[in-house]
Amino acid sequence: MKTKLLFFILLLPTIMLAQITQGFENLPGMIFDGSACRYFDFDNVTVHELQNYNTPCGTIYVKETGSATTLGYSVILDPTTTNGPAGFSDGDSFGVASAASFVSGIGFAPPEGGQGFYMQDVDGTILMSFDVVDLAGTTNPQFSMSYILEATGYEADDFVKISIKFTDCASSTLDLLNTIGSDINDLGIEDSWNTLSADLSAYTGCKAQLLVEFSSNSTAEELGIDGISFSQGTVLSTNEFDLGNSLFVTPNPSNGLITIKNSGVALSNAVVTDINGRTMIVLDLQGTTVDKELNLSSVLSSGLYFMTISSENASTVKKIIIK
Ligand SMILES: [Ca+2]
Ligand SMILES: [Ca+2]
Ligand SMILES: [Ca+2]
Ligand SMILES: [Ca+2]
Repeated sequence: MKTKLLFFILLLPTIMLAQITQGFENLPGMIFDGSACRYFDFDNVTVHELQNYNTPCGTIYVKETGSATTLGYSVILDPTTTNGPAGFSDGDSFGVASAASFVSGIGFAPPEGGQGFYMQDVDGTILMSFDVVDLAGTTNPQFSMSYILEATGYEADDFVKISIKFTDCASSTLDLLNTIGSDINDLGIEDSWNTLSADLSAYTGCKAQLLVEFSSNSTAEELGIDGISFSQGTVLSTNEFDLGNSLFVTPNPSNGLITIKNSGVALSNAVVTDINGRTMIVLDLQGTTVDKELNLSSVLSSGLYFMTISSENASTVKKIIIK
């Protein structure tokens, strides 16, 4: 019993000090200009979850797997709401985006790093859900993030709602920004990066989930978010998180001869993209549950690549470097 307690005490400081962030710097951001590198999807009949769609210019990231220190997220569009139904059918720009895209779209670069998450012309309501953070056992946990809205004429049906949903405790929701019932134009929040912060010390018994909702219907109605941070807590495991921990690629860097080290997960495929999101190779892993050797030396030249490895119900992204 004594040993167990000592072990727990020794581990405690490491877990408590983990800062959990999402600054949208982990995946290559889309760069759009005119009609290039935009997100197109002609299936907007029903609610659907966006994945990492291929576009003529590569991959637009609208879903990211988290880790112990990175907040993962996924996005759902409901085009059946008042601002629908065009959804993502009419030339939209949406996803992790470069500073250049922000400057050309909203006019302001992201406040943290070189990328942020950009939403334009959603024509419906977007729900962006982040990984659940367990605040149990934390001391003085704090939250902060930045957002920007393009200055334009918003209508009564347009809204932004950014909230933290609490479970496993007496609290339910903390609204950080909720424009429902107001005209966004009356709030003085457009055309500048604004910070939302919250002292979460009253919620240390809770599990916390950041939710970002955006309803709009015009190319000029744009929302950007960046610099999300929970100062303390533990990201709760998801399928993706478990998969990411079950696999690793070695050696890294390599000369192209690599092994996916696998601890028993049935893998369906691996897709290698370059830093511009171009697909370099798609590998059928045929359900293998053991280590898989790959020779990519003839396909990949020197540089940084992303390998998305998928099982039947989860996927994880590994950075690989070719010398
Ligand atoms: Ca950023
Ligand atoms: Ca649209
Ligand atoms: Ca208005
Ligand atoms: Ca509108």
